[in-house]
Parts: sequence; structure tokens; C-alpha cells
Amino acid sequence: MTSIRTIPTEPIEGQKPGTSGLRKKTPVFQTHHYLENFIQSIWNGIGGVAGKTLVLGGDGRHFNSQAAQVVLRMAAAGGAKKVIVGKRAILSTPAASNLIRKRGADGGIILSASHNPGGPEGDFGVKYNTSNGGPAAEGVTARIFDATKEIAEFHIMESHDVGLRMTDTVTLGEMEIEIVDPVEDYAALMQELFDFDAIRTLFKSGFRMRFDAMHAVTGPYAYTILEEILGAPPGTVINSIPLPDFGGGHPDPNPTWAKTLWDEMMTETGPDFGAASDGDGDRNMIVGRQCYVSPSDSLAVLAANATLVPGYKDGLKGVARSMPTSAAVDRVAEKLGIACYETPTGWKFFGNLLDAGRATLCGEESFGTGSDHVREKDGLWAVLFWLNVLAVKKLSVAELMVAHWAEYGRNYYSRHDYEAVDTEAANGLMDHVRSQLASLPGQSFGPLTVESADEFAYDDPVDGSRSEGQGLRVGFAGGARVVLRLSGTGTEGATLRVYLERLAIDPAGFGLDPQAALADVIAAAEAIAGIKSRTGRDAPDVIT
Ligand code: VG1
Ligand code: CO
Repeated sequence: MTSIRTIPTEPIEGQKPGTSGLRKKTPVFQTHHYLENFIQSIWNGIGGVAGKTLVLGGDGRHFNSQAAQVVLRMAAAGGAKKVIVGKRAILSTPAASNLIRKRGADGGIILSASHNPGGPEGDFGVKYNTSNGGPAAEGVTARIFDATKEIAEFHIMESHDVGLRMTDTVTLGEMEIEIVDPVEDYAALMQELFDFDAIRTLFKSGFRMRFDAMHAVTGPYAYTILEEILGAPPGTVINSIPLPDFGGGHPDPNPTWAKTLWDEMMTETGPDFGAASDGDGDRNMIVGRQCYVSPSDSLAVLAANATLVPGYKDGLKGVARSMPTSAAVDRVAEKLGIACYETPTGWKFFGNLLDAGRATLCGEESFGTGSDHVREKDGLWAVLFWLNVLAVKKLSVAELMVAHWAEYGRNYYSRHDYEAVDTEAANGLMDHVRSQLASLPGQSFGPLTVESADEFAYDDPVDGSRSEGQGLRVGFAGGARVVLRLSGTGTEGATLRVYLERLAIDPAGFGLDPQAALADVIAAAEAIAGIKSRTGRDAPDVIT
């Protein structure tokens, strides 16, 4: 027997969705009615779920299974018609986006805190995606946030846990639950986009690859696609078993957190190609033998070579990058004669451009790359795109990069993160820079002269909505730039992100280490923002 219960509750402070859904420490999500309150607020914010079809899945982190049961019970209580859920409540973020689109669902819930560590003391998160498969736009998250402030009760079905271990179709009350294989539809989509025969031939020729799944959700996806379907040698995919605490690691694919992979790739005898993905499978790091590819450069390379790949053979409608991402892709777009959009940080801002057919490829400096095949960034997609390009070009990653820079110039780029900074100190630093914006143009810092300085605001060209306060940017003559913003995904204090960029046109200067190449830009950022004294830190916590 199942019955619906209505339980009185009160608003909980701070349930404000950030860059990518609501992220909090796992124990916070586990406090009494915390998750229930937020799920009910989502239902209330989107006008209820009665008669709707939803997709549900998560990255498998601690509390994933319990949270999925709560969502199922609350969807049933809200009168949802159907929920399509990944087996064991697992779905990578891009796979969830694909399922929403493919099945024409009204939306979906993704249980993940992405690249943030998991486990009982780690982070948990809930994200709502709309019917286009993408993260809810700011208007929707604002309504959800409003609902969290007004909530007075929530509705939940009383029932036993729904068995999610096998693919099957079951019911919960009146609601149908279809349990699907998390990998199948996604793998089929990848086969439509990429030349699997060419990649198979590449592996047969002795090409060696290492994919670090970081004990996160991409393990089963990468194993099935790379080793089973494409014939990559056994052992190509490492750390492929998803674990609730990601093996105690930090499932963030960058040189700091994917260090084992990094060290192997930096040796002379390392594999030809290395890649890693994050907790929920939407990020990617690309690294060749002794050759790191910055995410901004990766986007530019994919754009420049897109027509080599079956899914993009007819060319790109346009490209889009988040504001702090380097201008490397702008230079490619210019040459291709296509539009290049600059959006605020966060994948939700790409949705309208993709839906309207204005952009085909999108990317962020934070290891996110994707296209109009789904409405999320997609880690494994980027890896397959690279493999397809390498299989056609028959070049090493290093050779490809050198050829790319020779043609377009090199945008040296780095991001310096200062984590868990005192919130007041971080806000003070931002205010300090904000107060200088008007007077900066014309001032010189070492060899760099400020050309422009502003606080980024975005007017969406499709729906006309405006998003303000999206980062402080200082542009210097000759294409150098400093951007400062505070993270919207952290769960402890504030995280200050300092984005640094400089353009080099002369190939003689291409071989520098980015930190050395950016020394003047780093010094200018310090002079303008007083980072060391204001954060009390001598150096960034993470450099990417
Ligand atoms: C970070 C990145 C941003 C990305 C977001 C979600 O946001 O900078 O580019 O879209 O994470 O990525 P913030 O506000 O902390 O800078 V994921 O893979 O965590 O969904
Ligand atoms: Co992610």
C-alpha cells in the first residue's frame, strides 16, 4: 500500500542555487527535511510535476541512492506520470541531458556536486534541468529560490524503496518508473557523432591512451566505449569503478588532482594520449605525451578541426565561450567567419544559443567542452572528438598544438584559485577592484597598459534577459587580460578565481611555461587586487 503524506515544514535559509544547482556539504543535505524542502521547492518553482515525465540520476556519490528514493517518492506524490531513472540511480550529467532530450521528458534531476569531493564529509548537490536537457536558466532557478523561502509543507509517498538494481519498468503509486541502462543511449549517440572505425584503426596501430575516470561516474561509460567498443587495450581506463567517496580523491580533472595521470603523461615514454573526467562526467582534461592542452586551447582546436568529424562535417553555426575562457577560440571563429559569443560562467548560459541554432560548440576554461548534441558539457565526448581528430590528422598532440599556434597565435592562459578564503576578505577584495575600474584605463603595470576595465554583464541575445555582476575584467593593450570572480560552486568560505591571459603571435615565444609567460600579467593582478595581503595567502591553492 502506498499513501501520500503532507508534512508541514519551514523555510531553510541558504537554499540558493549557484553556478550549477544547489551544493552543500553532504551532512547538510542529510539534515532533517533539507533535501525534501529543496525538491518540493523545485516542484513548486516549476509549476508542479503533475502529469510530467522526469529523468533522474546521479554520479553515485555518498547519499546518491537515498536521495534518489526521496526524489522518486516526491515525484509520485506530486502526480508525475513517469520517471526514467538510471540503473542504481546512476547517470552522468551528459547522459542525463541526452535522455531528457531523446525521450522528450519535461525535465530532470541530477544528483551531483560534480568535481567537488564526495563521501560522508564531502559535498552533495542537486541540479534541475529543463526540457531542452540543459541546466535551468536563471529565471527558473530564481523561482525555485523564491519557493524555498515560502515553503510550508511538502508531499511524499510512503513506500518501500524502489529496487533500482536491474533495468525494468515498475510503478510507485500511479507513477511509472523505467529503470534504464545508464550507458546504452549515450554510447549510441557517440557512435552517431564520431568515426568509430577511424578510432578503432588508430588503436589497432598501437596508439596508447590512458583515461583516468577518477573513481567517478565516467568509469562505466569510458570502459564500454573505449575498451569494449573501440578496442583500446585493456587497462586503458584506470580508476574505472565508481566509488561513493571517489576513493578519497578529488574528482576534478586537472594537473593538480589528476596527478597520477599527469606524471605518467609527462614522461618521455608515456602514452600518446591522456584524458580524465570529473565526478559527474561533464568535464575533461586533455593531455598529450609531455604536452598539456589547456581547456581554452582544446576548444579552439576542436573548432578548427570540427569538419574532420562526421557529426560536424557541415561546419559550425557559431561558437561560444564563457567570459573568463581565453580568446583562443575567437581567433578560430574569426578565420572561419562564424559568430563567437561570450557568456557568463556556467553552462546554463549556452542553452539559448544552442537551442536557437546560433552556436554548435561551447566551452569553458574550467575543463568544460560540449556541443549541441546535448545541453551540458560532455567529458567523454571531448575525448572522442580529440581521438577522431588525431586519427584523421595522424599527428601527435604536441605536433597538433604547435601547428595550431603557428596558425592562430598562442593565448597563454592560467587560472589561480584561492580556496576557502574568508568571505568578508574575498568580498572586500572584489569591492577594492570594483572601486578602481573607472580609473584603471591608461594606467601601466610594468610593461602592461590598461585599455579597458569593467564588470561583466550579459544580455542574452535570444531572450533578452540580463545577468549582472559576472566578473571583473581588466584588459591590457596587446590582448593580455586579468579577470577576477568569486566561485558559485564552493561550499566553504569563498573561492577567489583569478584568470590570466596573454596573446603571443611570434612562434619564437611559443615554448614558454605559461606561468613564466604570464609573469607580468600575474604581477599586474597582484598590484591591482592586493591578493596576497587581502587573502593572507602567499600562493594560489590550485593552478590550472
Ligand atoms: C565552476 C566553473 C564553471 C563551471 C561550474 C560547474 O563554477 O568555474 O566554469 O560551469 O564550476 O561545473 P564556479 O562558479 O565555481 O567558478 V561542474 O563540472 O562543477 O557542473
Ligand atoms: Co561536473
